[in-house]
Amino acid sequence: MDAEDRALDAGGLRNDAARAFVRQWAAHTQPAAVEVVSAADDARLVAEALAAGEFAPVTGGRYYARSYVKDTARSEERTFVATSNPADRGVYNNWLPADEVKPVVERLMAGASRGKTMYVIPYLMAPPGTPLDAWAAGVELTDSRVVVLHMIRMARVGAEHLDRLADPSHFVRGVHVTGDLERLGQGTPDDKRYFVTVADERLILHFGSSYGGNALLGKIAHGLRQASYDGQASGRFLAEQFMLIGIRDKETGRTRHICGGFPSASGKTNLAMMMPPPALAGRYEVHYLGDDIAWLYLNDDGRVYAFNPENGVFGVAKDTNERSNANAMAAIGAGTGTLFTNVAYNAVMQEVWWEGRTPQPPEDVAGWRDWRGELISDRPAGRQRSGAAGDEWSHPNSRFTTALANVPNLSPEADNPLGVPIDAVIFGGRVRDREPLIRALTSLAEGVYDGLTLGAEATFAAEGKDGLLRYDPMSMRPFMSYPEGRYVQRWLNLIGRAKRPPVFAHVNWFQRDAGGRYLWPGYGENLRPLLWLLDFADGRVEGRQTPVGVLPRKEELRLDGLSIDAANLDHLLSVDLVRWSLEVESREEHLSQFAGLPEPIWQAHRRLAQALMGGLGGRTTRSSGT
Ligand code: SPV
Ligand code: MN
Repeated sequence: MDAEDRALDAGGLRNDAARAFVRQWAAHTQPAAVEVVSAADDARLVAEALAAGEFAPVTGGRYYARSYVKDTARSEERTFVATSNPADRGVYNNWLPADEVKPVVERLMAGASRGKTMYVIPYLMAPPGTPLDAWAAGVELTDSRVVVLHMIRMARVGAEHLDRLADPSHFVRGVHVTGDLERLGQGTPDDKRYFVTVADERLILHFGSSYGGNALLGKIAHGLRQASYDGQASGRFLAEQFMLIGIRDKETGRTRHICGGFPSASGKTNLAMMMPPPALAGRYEVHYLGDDIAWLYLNDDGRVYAFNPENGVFGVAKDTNERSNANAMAAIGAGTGTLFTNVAYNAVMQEVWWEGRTPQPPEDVAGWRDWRGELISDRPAGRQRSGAAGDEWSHPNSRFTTALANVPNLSPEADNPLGVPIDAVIFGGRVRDREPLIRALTSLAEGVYDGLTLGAEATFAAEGKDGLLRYDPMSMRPFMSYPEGRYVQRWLNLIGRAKRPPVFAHVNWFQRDAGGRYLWPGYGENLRPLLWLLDFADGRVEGRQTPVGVLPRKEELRLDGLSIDAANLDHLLSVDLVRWSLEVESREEHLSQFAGLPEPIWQAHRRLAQALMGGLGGRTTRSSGT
C-alpha cells in the first residue's frame, strides 16, 4: 500500500471511481501529498491556514484572506463550455471542442501542484436525498487550503456523500489548480487562465485563479453550468442563477414560494434575507431558501418545485449593513466562522470594514489596510477616507462566506429533499427609467420572453452606451452551457407540463428620478409588491392591464406604514411607452442572435410590440397609474 492509498483510506474515500480519479490527477499535477477532507476537518484546517499566514484572525472566530490583486472576480472571457458536439455552441457559452481545449488545460496543469497538498473534496450540491441526487455529487481536487475552507461552508462536504450513489461512478469530476498567479498574464493577449466545463464528460478543469466561482467548483461550474447541461441531457430539471424565498402569512399559516433571477450582484442576497417592514412584520415572515442558485423540477404532484443546491452564502460585502441587511450582519457575526475576502482589515483590532458597512470609514485609520494590503495611513491625507473611485478600502467584489445554518431567517424547509413548490418566478435588473415596480405576466411564453430579455443598465463609463441594457437572459448569461434556443424550449416544456404553473413577474427596485434619487425605498419594502403578486396569482386583485403586463392599482398595494411621495408612487406604477418602444427595437436585435428560438417567444415579442404601438397611438406621453 502506498502513501496515496493510505491517505484515501484515512479520509474514508471508499468509492473506487473517485480513488481512480484522484490517482490519475495526482500523477499529472504531482502534489507532494494527498488529503481527503470533510466538514469535520474545518477547525484543524483553519488552524493550519492561520499558521501558514493564509488567514488572519477576525474577532469572534472569523477569518480574513486577501487574494492576488489580479485575481478578484470571475473572468467571463476565460470561461468556456466544451463538448464533443458542435451543436452545443451557443451565443453566450464560449463553446470549444473538447478535444481541442482539454490538452491545452492539461498541459498547463502538468506538474503545477508540485510541493503542495492536493485536497480531495467529496461534496453534494443538494440537500441529501432529493429526486435530483444523481446529479448532485462531485469530487473537487484543489491545491488550495483556502478553497477547501470555502467549499466546507458552501457545499455539503464529506466522503459519505459518495457512498450512497446509485451509480458509484456518476459524480462530477472537478480539478482546480491555482497556478503561478503572478505569471498568468491576466487580462493580456497571453492570458493563461482556463475555466473549462467539459459538460458532456461531467469534467471541470479550472486553472489560474483561487477566487470565488473560479475555484469553488461546486458553485457555478457544477451548480449552474454542469447542472443546466445535465438538466437538459436528462430532461429532468433546470439549474438557474435564482434566489429562492418563502413568504409565510401567519394569519393563514400558509407559506408561498418565489424564485427569481437577477444579474450577479443585483441584490439577490438582500432580497432573500429581507425583513418585513414593521407594519407588516406582525403578519408576514420572509424565509431564506437560497440567494444564488435554484434547481427546478416537476414533482409528481404536477407542480414545479425548487431547492437550493448550496449550503452557504458567498455574498457581496459592499453596502451590507444593519439597515440594508440585518440578517446578513447576524449571519456573519461573532461565532459564525465567516470568511472575509478582499475587504479592509485591521490586524491590531482584528476587524474588517467594507464600503457601506458604516456611512464613513473608521475615523482613526491607524492599523487599517486596504484590500491590496496597503496601509491607509501611507496614502496622501486627501485619499485616506475620500470614498472616491480608486480610493476604496475594500474591493467592489469583496465577499463574505458563511454557512446557511448561520442565516437567521433560514426556512424550516431548507433541508426538505423535495424542495418547495413554486408559486411565482420573478426577474429583475437594475434599470433606472423604464421598468415599473412590478408587472405581472399572464402566460408562460410571456414570462419566459421576459426572462430572456432581462438586462441591467450598461453604465456610461463602462460601455459608452448610456441607458442601453446589457442583456443577461434569465441572469444566466455567464453560466449558459448549451444554446439559448434549446434552453428556452426546455423552460417552455418543463413549466408547460405543470398542473398549477407559477405566475411570472418582472420587478424593479431601482427606478430613479431625474436627480438620480431612488423612487422606491427597497430592501424590506420589496415585500409589498411581492404580496401584490401573490394576491394577483390568487385572483384577489385584478391590477391594471398595460401593454407590458399587469401593474398594481395603487389601492391594491399594501402601503400601511410606508411614507412615499404620491407622485413617486404614480411614477413607479406607470409605463413609459416611448422608452419601451426603443427597448423593443433593441430586443429584436438581441433575440435574433439565438438560433431556433421557439415561435411562442417571437409571438410574445410581436404582441408586445403591437400593444406598445396601439398604446402609443402617436402620443408621446406616459400611460399613467390610477
Ligand atoms: C456571481 O458572480 O454571480 C457569484 C459569485 O455568485 S461567483 O461564485 O464567484 O461566480
Ligand atoms: Mn451569482
